[in-house]
Amino acid sequence: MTRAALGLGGNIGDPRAAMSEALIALDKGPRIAVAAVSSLYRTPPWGRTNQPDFLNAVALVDTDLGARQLLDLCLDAERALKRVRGERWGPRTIDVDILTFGDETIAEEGLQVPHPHMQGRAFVMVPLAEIAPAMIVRGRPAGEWANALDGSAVDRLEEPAWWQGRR
Ligand code: A4P
Ligand code: MG
Repeated sequence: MTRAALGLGGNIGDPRAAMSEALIALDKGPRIAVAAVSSLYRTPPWGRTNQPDFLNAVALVDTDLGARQLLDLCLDAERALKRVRGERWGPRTIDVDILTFGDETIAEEGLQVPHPHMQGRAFVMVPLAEIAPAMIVRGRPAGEWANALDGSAVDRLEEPAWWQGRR
């Protein structure tokens, strides 16, 4: 069994609903179970800033899938949720990234783990630190990375509805 951390983010349509839908899709997958889910966070857009605020969250999953198979499952969940009428070529409703996969380092075509630059992003590290502060990311606990970042614009909201009902 491998414990992996997944990052979820979305900023169009109904990202709240998309978060729960993505978690449901992942949890339904073969040989995978969601073990923990952070609160939702409202976060200012990083990178291209002229777009709406994002909702972000991090989930921990336990799986005996390989990292590639887990990536396929993440991409399947994304694809299912991208079917929003009128937005066929528009921005994504949800992004599901593999942040960490056990303590593995993977540098392949189409799969970089730990996710590049994750340790510099408050919208990733603050939710990760909420549920896994001791997880080592590039040699340092997630909680320490999070504390070193400016998290002032990262607003903690409620837990995703699906997870509230599960624990
Ligand atoms: N890929 C490689 N490594 C991975 C991995 N560890 N996990 C490949 C998932 N995918 C990985 O992904 C394109 C391809 O990356 C995948 O098919 C896979 O083979 P993508 O998510 O469609 O690409 P992208 O999101 O356009 O690019 P990138 O560089 O991943 O963008 P980011 O870094 O994810 O940025 N601001 C806030 N506040 N919150 C956000 O969530 N997200 C972005 C997207 C920008 N600003 C944001 C947020
Ligand atoms: Mg991405």
